[in-house]
Amino acid sequence: MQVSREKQIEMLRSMLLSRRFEEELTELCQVQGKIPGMMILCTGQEAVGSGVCAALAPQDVIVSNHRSHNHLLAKGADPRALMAEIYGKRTGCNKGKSGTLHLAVPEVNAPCTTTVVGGGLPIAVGVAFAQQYREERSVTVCLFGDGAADEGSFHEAMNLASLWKLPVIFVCENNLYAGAQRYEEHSPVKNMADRAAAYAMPGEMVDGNDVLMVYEATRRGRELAVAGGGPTLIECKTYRCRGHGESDHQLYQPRDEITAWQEKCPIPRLRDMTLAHGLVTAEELREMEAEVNAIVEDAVRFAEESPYPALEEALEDVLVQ
Ligand SMILES: Cc1ncc(C[n+]2csc(CCOP(=O)(O)OP(=O)(O)O)c2C)c(N)n1
Repeated sequence: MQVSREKQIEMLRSMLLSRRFEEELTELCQVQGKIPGMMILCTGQEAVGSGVCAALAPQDVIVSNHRSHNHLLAKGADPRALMAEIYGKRTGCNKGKSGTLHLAVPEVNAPCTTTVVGGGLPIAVGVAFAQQYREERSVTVCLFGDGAADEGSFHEAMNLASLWKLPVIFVCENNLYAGAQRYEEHSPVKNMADRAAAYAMPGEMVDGNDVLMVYEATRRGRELAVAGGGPTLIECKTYRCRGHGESDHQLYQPRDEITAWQEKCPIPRLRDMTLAHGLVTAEELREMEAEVNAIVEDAVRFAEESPYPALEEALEDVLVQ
C-alpha cells in the first residue's frame, strides 16, 4: 500500500525533531554539563518510534522504556515540557520529578516509561485489557529492547495477550545490544519475531531503519487489534549508534559496525526518497529543518528559564494508601 505524502512528511519531521532534540541533549549533558544523571539516547533508531506512532490514533496508548525521547516526541509530547522535565524543572511534564528516565506524558496517552527492563510489557497488557473491557476502539503499543525480550515478563505478557486476544502491539526495538551484551550473547533465536509463533500470534520482522516498513507493520497490527484479532509482535532490526548511555565509550562496539549502520541512517534514507519522488522540494526540507531547530531552541530556552521545584514539592503527588 502506498504511504501518503502527508504521512511520509509527518514521519520525516518527527525523526528530524527527535534527532535534533537529542543532539541538543548530548551537547547539554556532555559539553555544557547542565543535565545531571544518565542520558540514554535513541540516535539511529528514530524510524521505530516515528514509524509506529504515525500509524496510531491519538487515543492509542504507548508504553515506553528507558530509551524514550523519540517515542514520546513522535506521540506528540510537547518538546518544552519534555526538555524542562529532563532539566528537572517544575514546568516539566512531571513537575521535575522524573528526569529523563521516567518520563510520563498522559496527555498524549504515553502514561508510563519504565526503566525496569521488561517492566513495560505486563503494564501494556493491563492497559490493553482495560481498552478491551471498556470496548474502546484503541490499541496499546509496548516498545521494548531485545534485552527485554529475554525477561520472564515478556513471555507472560505475550501469553496472556494472545489468550485473551488483547488489542496490543509488541514492538521489539532490536538495536543489537542490551547494555554491553551483543544480541547473540543473550538470545538463542535468530529473530525475536519468530517467538510470536509460540504464542499463536502474527510475528513480523522489519527493517527498523525503514520508517515506511515500520509504519506499515504497525498499521496492520493496529487493524488486526481493533478488529478483535488480538496482538502482534513486530521486531524492528536497527542499531544503537551511540553507547548505552552518553557516558559509555562503546569500546565493545566495532568501529566499522558503527560506521556501516550510520550509513543506513533512517533520516537521510527517507529524506532522499521523498526528494527523489518529488514529495518535497529542497526548499521545503530546509524550512522543515529550520522549524525543528527553532522548536528545540525554544524548548531549551523554556527549560533554562523555568524554576526548579521547591524542596517541599517532593512530598506532593505521592500516592499513600
Ligand atoms: C530488570 C532490570 N534488569 C537490568 C537493568 C539494567 N539495565 C538497564 S538498561 C539494560 C539493557 C536493556 O537492553 P534492551 O532491552 O535491549 O534495551 P536497549 O537499552 O538496547 O534499548 C539493562 C540490563 C534494569 N534496568 N532492569
